[in-house]
This record gives sequence, structure tokens and C-alpha cells, in this order.
Amino acid sequence: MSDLPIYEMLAQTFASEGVDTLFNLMGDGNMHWATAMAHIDGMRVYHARHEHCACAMAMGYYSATGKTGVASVTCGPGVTQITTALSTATRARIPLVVFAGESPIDAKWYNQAIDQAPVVASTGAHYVRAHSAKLMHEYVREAFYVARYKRRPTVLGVPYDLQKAPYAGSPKYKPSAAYIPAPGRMPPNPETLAQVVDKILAAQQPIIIAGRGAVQSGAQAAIEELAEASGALLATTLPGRGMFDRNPFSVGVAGGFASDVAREMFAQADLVIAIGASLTYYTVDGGALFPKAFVVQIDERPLGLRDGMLAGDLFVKADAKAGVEALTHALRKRDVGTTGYRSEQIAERIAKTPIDSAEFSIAPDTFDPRSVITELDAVIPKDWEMVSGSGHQSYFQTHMRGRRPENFHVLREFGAIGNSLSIAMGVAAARGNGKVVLIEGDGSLLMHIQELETIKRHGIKLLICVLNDGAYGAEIHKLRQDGIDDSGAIFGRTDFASIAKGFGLRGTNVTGLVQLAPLLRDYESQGLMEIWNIPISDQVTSPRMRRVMARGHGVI
Ligand SMILES: Cc1ncc(C[n+]2csc(CCOP(=O)(O)OP(=O)(O)O)c2C)c(N)n1
Ligand SMILES: [Mg+2]
Repeated sequence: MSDLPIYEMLAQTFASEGVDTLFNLMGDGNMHWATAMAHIDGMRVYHARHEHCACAMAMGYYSATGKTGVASVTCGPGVTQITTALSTATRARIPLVVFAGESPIDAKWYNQAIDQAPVVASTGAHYVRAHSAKLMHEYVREAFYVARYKRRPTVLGVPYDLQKAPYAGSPKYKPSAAYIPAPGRMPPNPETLAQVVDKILAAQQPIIIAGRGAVQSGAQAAIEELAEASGALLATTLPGRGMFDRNPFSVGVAGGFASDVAREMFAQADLVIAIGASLTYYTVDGGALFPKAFVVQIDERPLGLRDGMLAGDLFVKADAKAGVEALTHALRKRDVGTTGYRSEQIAERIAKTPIDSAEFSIAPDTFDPRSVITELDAVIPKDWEMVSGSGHQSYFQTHMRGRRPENFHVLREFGAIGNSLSIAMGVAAARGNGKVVLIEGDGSLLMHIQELETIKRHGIKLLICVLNDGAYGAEIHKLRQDGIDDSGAIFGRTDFASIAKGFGLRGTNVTGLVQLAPLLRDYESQGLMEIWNIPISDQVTSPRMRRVMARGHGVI
């Protein structure tokens, strides 16, 4: 038995897990531990203004670094505040560990007491009830093991009186890494591959969709080779976007956000090969994107049933890169020269068809969001980190070109607004070079605007571009379609430049798109976060919104 209080020992175990950055909001339940964390050499602790935001920052930190995100909240209200962040992390399969206090184990009554485990369980996250002074190492290890290996967010609940007791367990901590199998790349089954080769040889119009698993496996070059060998066009999921932007046979993103030409090509497809893509409801646009295609899925973890739909017709369980290389090899052995979907005419159609050619009348002093994105795409260097906001405006930024999927950060799996400012802060904290841009809607940004104070206090540098339609755009378009009063979703265009200045930061209300290039030079030449408040038309509806409205809402 040592004299070290449990909270000190727990901080050391987090450091042993490789944690170097913590996003925190203090209360009784976590303040001793968080202070001990701050005293660890090299540990960076960011103190947020809302617990939800602390968790979302940790998620952004993961998105930028691949390391487990770590946040901390107090017991009771600290935990109830984070249910949206946990639900988002669960759906996005983000390794996140949240150190939460629990109400004192020896108290007869405590005003913040709540049964935390079922609150956390309802979000799909894992809860570790740390009630034994002896088993503290096991608890921390379990939290990191579940977060990392099962890719499931985990909340560690430690009663705060117990945290002050002396630690009674073994002195040496064995980190979770020792318990995480590293089986290497899984090769595909040759018999299943032979069936895929048959399908490719019989296909006239094959399309490949590559997803996050393909990015993580480093499969991009191998996929382009397979596409060439099989005559397939190329597409990506939203998290994989940008992967093939330089390839003339790439149609960009698949799914609800797909361009006109991508939809046209998918409508004719007779074979779709999904690689490292789980084929969510959104990727297949609820089943409407490629109704005629036979679907092959190459994935380490094929799901079969996905979002209430049959995900594929033939499943190859394999690592994306290993599976694709083996498939190209098998195809080359049998190929008699397939051209598939590829021709000069197709490449020309892809190059020349506008993403969306619908016309709208744009009120004076506002901009077409499509022109705004084109200008931002030209002005913002291609290697900067791009964080995607939510709401209706998020469609437009999807069509920025020539950027790597690793530089896009999009965590929208739970469909909640209000996360992206914090996610961008986590990315910016990880990068520390100011080359981080958040493109966000006005409503979503206002939901947690208090974090501008955190930005100022910690000197976090990022650029925020607000596509400001003065409304909850996602709602007004649907209300208008149904002929219902839209005034409850219209608020007027908030003056974000003044808000930024009020927090001691920089802001500009943009009046002409020609301002953006000099504004970027200005932003780069100094050290503060900056907001560009760009008024956009509330008339321009995205093709996705138009289709959703035509179908009568349903799931969007
Ligand atoms: C937490 C949460 N509350 C409410 C909603 C419903 N909702 C979806 S989009 C949206 C409007 C977002 O407005 P803004 O950020 O300005 O983006 P816009 O749609 O105007 O482009 C709302 C209220 C939601 N998705 N999540
Ligand atoms: Mg808006």
C-alpha cells in the first residue's frame, strides 16, 4: 500500500496510456484528478466552458491525431451535459475516454447524485464503475482498452471521496496497449475473390466507393489500380472525400450529397464495389443511389445489415489494401481486357457537368453559397485542416476539391448541431499552427458561442467562416415546402464580427467575395482566431434538400 492518493495515481496511469492533452471542466467530482493531470510534465489541459464542448474538443483532437481523446467532467450535471457528445462519439466509433467523478460513496445524501451508468448506457457508450480502491489500474486499463480496441467511448466513474483515499493496489501500471491484439492486415479468402472477379468481368458499368477504412489502410493507390484494371469509375464516402480528386474518372462523393453527374453514373451502375466503406443510409441515399447494382463489400468488418438495409450482396472480409491488391492480381490473371465504365466521353462529362446547375434569385447584399465555397476553395491553401459544420449549409462545402481526406474533419453521425466549433478547437489544439478552418452555419455556431472565451484564454488559433443565412436553414426550407409559417426558424443575420471582437478576437462582416484573398493574408500574419461572417441567400436550396422535399421529408 502506498500513501499516494488515488487521484494522483489515476493521473499517472492516464499519462502511462500516452495521454498528453486533456479537455476539462471542473467540479467536485474531478478537480483533484484534473489538477494532478495539469501537474504532469508535458500535459496540456484545456479548460472548456461547457462539458459537451470539452468532449467534442477531445473528439476533434482524435480526428486530427488518431490518438484516444480524453475529456473530464464532474459527477451528476457534468455527466448529464455530455449525452449528445457521447451519442455522437458512439455512432462515429470514436475512441474517447471521459474521466467523470461520481457522487461520494460514503455519503448518505448528495444533491448531485444520479445513477450515471444508465445515462451513459443510453448513449451507447461504455461505463466503468470504479468502486474498489484496489482495482483502479484495472478500471483505467479497461476504459482505454474499450475505447481503443472496440472504438467505443467510455466513461470512467470514480466516487470523489474514494479518489482521496490512498491507493491500495499493485504499484506498476500495465497500459492497455499490452492487451490490444495487432493481427496485421487480414488477407481475403481466394474463393470469394474469384466470385468478385466473375462479377467484374460480367459488369459493364462498375463503380468503386472507397471509405474511411480505405484511407486508414493506405489503400488509395491500390484502389486506383483496381479501378483501372476493372474499368470502374471512382467515388468516395463523405469521410473519404478528396481521395481521388485528381483522377479523371472520379465522380466525387456518393450518397445524398453526390453531384448531378455522380447520380447519373450511379443510376446506370450494374456493379458497386464498396471498399472500407460501411455503406450507411447516407452513402447509398436510402437505397435510391444505385438501384440496379450488384453490391460487393470489401471490409475488415462487413456488417450485412446496415441502417435497416441489406448492405451488400457479396462480402469479402479483408483489410482494404490487402483485399484490393489481391483482387487486382486475381483479375489480371483472368482479364481479357475490360473497359467497363471508362471512356473519353465519360471523363469529359465528369469534367464538364456542373455540380448543381439550378438557378435561384439572390437578394442584394447576400451571396450564393455555391460561389462562396468556390471562392473559399480558391483562397484557402489545400493542405489546411477543414472542419465541416452542420445544418443545410454543410452540403455546399462537400464539393471543395483537391484536398486530402485526412484533412477533412466531419463528425455528424448523430445529426446534432452545435458540435463543430469544439471539434475545430480540438483539431486546432492538436495542430497548433492556425491552419484550421471551420465552415459553419450561424445557428450551429451560436449554440456554443461561449467557447470563443476558451479560444481567447488558451490562445487557440483557427479561422471560422460562417455561412450566415440568418436562420435555421435546414428547417426553413422544409417549413416553406409544407406551406407552414417559417418565422420560428428565422432570426436575422447575427453580427459575428462584433461578437468575435467582444471576446477579444478578430472578425469581419464580409461584403464582397474579393475581400477573402486579402483577408486570408491578414489572418496568416497575426496570432488570433478570426471569424468571417459571410451573408448567404436563404433561397438557395441544396440538391439534397430539394430531393428530400420532393420525397416529403422522411429521414434526411
Ligand atoms: C442539437 C440539435 N438541435 C436541433 C437540431 C435541428 N436542426 C438541424 S439543422 C438546424 C439548423 C442549423 O442552422 P445553421 O447552423 O444556421 O445551419 P443552416 O441549416 O442554416 O445552414 C437545426 C435547428 C439538431 N439537428 N440538433
Ligand atoms: Mg443558418
